[in-house]
Amino acid sequence: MAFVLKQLPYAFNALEPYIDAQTMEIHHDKHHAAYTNNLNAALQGTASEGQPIEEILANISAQPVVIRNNGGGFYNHNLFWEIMAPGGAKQPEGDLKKVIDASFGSYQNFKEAFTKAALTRFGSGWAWLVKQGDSLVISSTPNQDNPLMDLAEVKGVPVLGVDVWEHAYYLKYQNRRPDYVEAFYNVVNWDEVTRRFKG
Ligand code: MN3
Repeated sequence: MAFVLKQLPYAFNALEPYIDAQTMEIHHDKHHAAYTNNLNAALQGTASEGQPIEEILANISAQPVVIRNNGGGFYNHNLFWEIMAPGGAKQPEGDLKKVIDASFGSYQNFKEAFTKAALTRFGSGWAWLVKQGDSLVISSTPNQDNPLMDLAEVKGVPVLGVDVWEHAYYLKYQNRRPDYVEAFYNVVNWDEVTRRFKG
């Protein structure tokens, strides 16, 4: 059973002005579609065909790099589209706020550390908010790696991630990754982050 590229849960222009419609369309319809198709092609006829993506990622060190790159790309973008939404809460609330305060001291401290992880990732990759037991930590990974992978430096369940590949921001922000990351906070879907933390 092949992996399927899900539709975006909102319109391409829904995250304007923070993330522009053209970037969203190319990012989903071209980049995410390519990761999905390449993953399916690489898995075809192997023992891992039909395995849940989380299982494949948990044993990624045993896989060829084509599955590491495209399996990560498939999973990471599924998460990325869902942890964004137009018009949501601007900050974590309720139980998630308590965990963020306990883990980082405050939302502001969290934001500074997450931004730093996003801006200091050299080249292409992701910054993550990662569930470890009842607590949260911040990490970043290169390329399409993620914290579910057995070879990740910081392992856990990703509950929030920001894509810092240039394809995620270059049309609107060019070289200004800091402006893109700052804008990203306006479209975080904290309800979905909470759901993933509790899941
Ligand atoms: Mn991307």
